[in-house]
Amino acid sequence: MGMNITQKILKSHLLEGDINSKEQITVSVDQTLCHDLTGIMAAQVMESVGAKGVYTEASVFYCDHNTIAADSANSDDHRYLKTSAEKYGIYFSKPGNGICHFVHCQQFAKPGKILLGADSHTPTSGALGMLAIGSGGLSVAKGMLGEGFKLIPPKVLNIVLNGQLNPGVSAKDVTLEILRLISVKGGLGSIIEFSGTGIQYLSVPQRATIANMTIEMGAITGVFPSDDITKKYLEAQDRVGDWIELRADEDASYDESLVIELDKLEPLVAKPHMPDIVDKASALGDVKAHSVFIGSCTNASYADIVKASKILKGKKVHKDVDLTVGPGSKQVFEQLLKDGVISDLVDSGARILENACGPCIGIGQVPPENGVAVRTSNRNFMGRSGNNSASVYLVSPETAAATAITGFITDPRTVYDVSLLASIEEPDMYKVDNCLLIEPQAEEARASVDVLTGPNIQPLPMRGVLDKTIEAGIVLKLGDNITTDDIIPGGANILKYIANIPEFAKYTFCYTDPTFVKRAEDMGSSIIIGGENYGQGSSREHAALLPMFLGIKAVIAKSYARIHKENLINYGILPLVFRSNEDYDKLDAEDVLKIADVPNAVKKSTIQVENITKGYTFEVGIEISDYDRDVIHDGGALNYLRNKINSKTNS
Ligand code: MIC
Ligand code: SF4
Repeated sequence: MGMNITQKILKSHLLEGDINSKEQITVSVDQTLCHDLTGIMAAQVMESVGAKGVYTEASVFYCDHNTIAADSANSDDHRYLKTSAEKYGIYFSKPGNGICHFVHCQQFAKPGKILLGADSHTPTSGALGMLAIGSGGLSVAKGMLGEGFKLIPPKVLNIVLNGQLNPGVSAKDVTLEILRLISVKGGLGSIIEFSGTGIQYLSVPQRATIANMTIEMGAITGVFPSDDITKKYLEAQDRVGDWIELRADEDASYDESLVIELDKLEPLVAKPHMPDIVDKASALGDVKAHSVFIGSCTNASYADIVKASKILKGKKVHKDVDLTVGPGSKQVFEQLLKDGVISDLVDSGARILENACGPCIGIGQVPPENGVAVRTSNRNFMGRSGNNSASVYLVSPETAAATAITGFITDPRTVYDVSLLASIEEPDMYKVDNCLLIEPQAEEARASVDVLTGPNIQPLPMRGVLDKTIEAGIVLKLGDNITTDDIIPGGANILKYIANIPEFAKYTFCYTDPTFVKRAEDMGSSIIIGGENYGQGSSREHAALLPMFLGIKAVIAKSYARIHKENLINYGILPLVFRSNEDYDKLDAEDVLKIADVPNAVKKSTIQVENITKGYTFEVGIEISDYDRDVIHDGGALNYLRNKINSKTNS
């Protein structure tokens, strides 16, 4: 039997286990990426375990999320990351070089390799035929330290893209269509592999748009074959030497498949507040937009922005709309400048932002009260724009441009002869200039580097060993699809505390329940109840770390998003699973629950929970690997790593 791409890459990187089993495997990690929100954690872990350097082919710290440095907390973080990169032999991508996933595709992504990234949109590099997986900073630090990455062998979902997109319909519409069909939970436990006659018409940046949002589908990652299109892109980046051909064997099998006819698609829109609430742009009626943003790691390629500029050319931005455009990287920005695209955009009334995440995560361009923001980014969760009353709609660059002109969400085919967009392509040769990418130094030079901190960079809080008994009240009972943005929202004012846990913790669940922090503190120890897909969204490990800091001992949910479950384990919070919906229904906030003999209980897959308040006992599952049981047993991954290092030193 032939192999699919996922099986080929996993097999060639296998360190432990069997990829055909249901048991956890360990694979080696070739590359890692972190950024200014997640890299601090990773660097603190490197420091706390006394690391001398990284064991990967390339590890990169990108400064791309919070780049405005509204106060020194932010610039201290940047300096800490830069000096840590210098200390540990890590590439440092300076602010202005671009969004991590964009620059990673340009500069590092390689077919057949494994990338572990401390960001949930790491799958973007799957556009180049690599397995690019998102995880928390702590897991990525383990990857940098040569510990590999652990995962349950995934199911492989083959999404067959047949035919060719019509002009005015874009890769973003493909990804929104998949979300419409399979939902934000459709990819749970799977890697999505793309194939079909249509992929030959999709450039690497278009493939990147689709791979990028496989995390929104709940998938581990998404991967495209490495073919002539990949080769052309790598030639244009002056690194064709990194190309290898990589395809699924003809007789490869998949766990599931889904066929999408690209020529049947129309411009689509994800409506508030989930990326899978998708409708046709033409069917929306009059949705008045206050702001439009063309950018983010999903849709800020050269061709994306040129298409938007063509639609806007000779017209003006609607008087009630604020249009901002953020190119994905310095490379894209320079090409747009060279080709006069930026001046066309400025002429139309667009404001040009720096090459960074910015509005996507509420860092700038926060919509007004009850405002409507139309964005080419990937998430429209409540509160993510920095304003809990705003509504965010996700669209393609073409739809965004049309909307900026009319002031209402608009199908681009109604305002422009979209056949004129068909010839717009990526450049044959990009300008490769790495002046904002600092290369790692030789090992001898690294020893003398001082890692510079600042008053806002506080030591990582540690937790003790696992409690013998958990007797704790329910502090919060939540529904389905709770996102990490619900747990700890974005926005410049909040994210500036990323390295200061006591301050950052004050914002935990601040939009969902402003009384949460006070109540959690008063309770001392507590438990959170969740529904399906708890912790979907970002890799933000603070969504586990802050609850740990506030005394949360366990979460009991119907199911979990993979990265968040990994993060809960890393921070020693029990990720327990309801065995029945009835058990979920019977619980109320403030019920006091008890788990006896926890160290022994976590060794088994079923745990008894006593509801002391209501006087009954129910069973929950703990579906984790033996390795994860050891980590939980030690009170989290930091304790586990320390114990491991100490026992090595003592033996
Ligand atoms: C996001 O898009 O939510 C982020 C901000 O890039 C996060 C990273 C973080 O929260 O630190 C992600 O996607 O993982
Ligand atoms: Fe940055 Fe937004 Fe992409 Fe996250 S989703 S990496 S915040 S651009």
